[in-house]
Amino acid sequence: AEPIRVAAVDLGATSGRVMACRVGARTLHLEQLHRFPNGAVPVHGDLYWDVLGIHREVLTGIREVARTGRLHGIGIDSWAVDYGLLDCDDRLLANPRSHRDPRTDGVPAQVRKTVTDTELYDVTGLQQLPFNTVYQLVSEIGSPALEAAERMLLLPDLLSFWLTGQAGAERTNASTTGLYDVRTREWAIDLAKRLGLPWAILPQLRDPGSVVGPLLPEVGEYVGLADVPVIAVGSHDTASAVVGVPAGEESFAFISSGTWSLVGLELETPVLSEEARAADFTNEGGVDDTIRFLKNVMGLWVLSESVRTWADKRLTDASLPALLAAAVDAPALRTVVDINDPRLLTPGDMPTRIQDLAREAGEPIPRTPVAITRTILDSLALAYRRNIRLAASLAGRDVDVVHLVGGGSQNSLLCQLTADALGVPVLAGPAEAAALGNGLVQARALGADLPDLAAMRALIRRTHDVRPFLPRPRSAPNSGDWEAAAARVSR
Ligand code: ADP
Ligand code: LRH
Repeated sequence: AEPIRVAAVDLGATSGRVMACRVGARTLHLEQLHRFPNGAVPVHGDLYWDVLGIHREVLTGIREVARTGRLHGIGIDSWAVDYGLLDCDDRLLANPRSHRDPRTDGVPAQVRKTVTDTELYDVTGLQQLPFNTVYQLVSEIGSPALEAAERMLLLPDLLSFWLTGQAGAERTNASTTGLYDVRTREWAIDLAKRLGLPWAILPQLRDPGSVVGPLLPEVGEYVGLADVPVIAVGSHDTASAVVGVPAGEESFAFISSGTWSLVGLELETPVLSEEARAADFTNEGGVDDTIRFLKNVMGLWVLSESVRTWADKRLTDASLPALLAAAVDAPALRTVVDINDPRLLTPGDMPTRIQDLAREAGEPIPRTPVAITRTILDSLALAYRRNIRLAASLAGRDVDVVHLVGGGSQNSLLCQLTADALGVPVLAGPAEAAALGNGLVQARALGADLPDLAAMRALIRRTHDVRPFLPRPRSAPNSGDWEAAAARVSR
């Protein structure tokens, strides 16, 4: 049979890409045809996404995929939680804000007065992140935009709406809002009502793999295509990335390592215990009704924001490749900090914040970009260790191997430190797991013989290399005593 060729649009917080994904019975090929930088835009202390610019880049990418071969489907995934509000004429009421916008400061405490954390967790199963959609919406109560809103669309649904005119809420991403019942898999309308939110703006839910609709004629004309369906994929990028984890039979944990690091396990049912809530673990909905039981770890954002700061200060040799090469030889575990400290969430001078955290914790203060880079990577690996072990114990699972996917899988030092910290093998790659997961779910919807996640993952294993990293003994050069280091950070 002719291979299926789809456009996988994968939008990360630091870059967006449009890939042609070709899926045959024994073949799987990804070709990057368009990539563009992404980032939130600060205006008067607010942080916006340039969503129209993103829409234009998506169109450019789809046009490129269409120009270079046959195209059977289009699917969009992006980072979670952020949304746009539409008025009664389906026009965007305001530019979507970034989840790093400070407008949700103090909102979780305000919500707690109406709905306790335990009640919230029991329904939604979500980690308490200040930027969960529910808190963003509550911060907008009384604003002209929310007053006028007829519909709320999460970003991938908004972009799909602009392509097709069909509105809806794909389930994996809806599960990150804090307004979705993880057990019934429906909107938590009661919760929205109790919080005074206009619950009617929540659109109809749809499953990954369902057809959103054909391209609108004017869009089809622009990209040079007719009759191509947009397909709902796991529109939460992490849902698609976990589909793209090349796991086999083994008991695995995953780390989806990009701007954020999502660290956890794939389960059949949510873990909603008091212990899981207290440990601040999240239960997100995955493709094929799986649950991602995980923790958001601040991730490579801290490093990319540091690199940006050094570039602004015009420090020579502070490019990412140069820093990573030098950090390999830097002393291990000299300084470790809590990489999940909330002060690292917002954009700004990360190196200074890392130094402040070190000072507060009584750790040696890293003085150079290389020392700070090593501190960030050691601290990330420690957070990976802590949270994988926690996830395993909360879910009553063993972990034999850790699959590390996303851009971070290209960071060999981070992969090695993760294996050292955890004492289990790390299998690194693919870097573009989210685009693969996106493309495979589309291919199945279009008739490919991929009955389940196991079949999709088997195809990835057959066609993509993973790089193994084995744990090194504590005495190895530049490894260290992770047990002792773990005791030095509180979380
Ligand atoms: P997102 O999808 O959230 O935008 P990615 O999965 O693209 O993120 O990962 C981006 C991160 O991956 C970068 O911040 C960088 O730290 C890391 N990365 C990407 N390419 C490389 C590389 N060649 N070597 C080392 N690290 C890399
Ligand atoms: C990763 C991600 C993560 C969310 C965050 C907002 O890109 O989707 O899963 O928590 O962005």
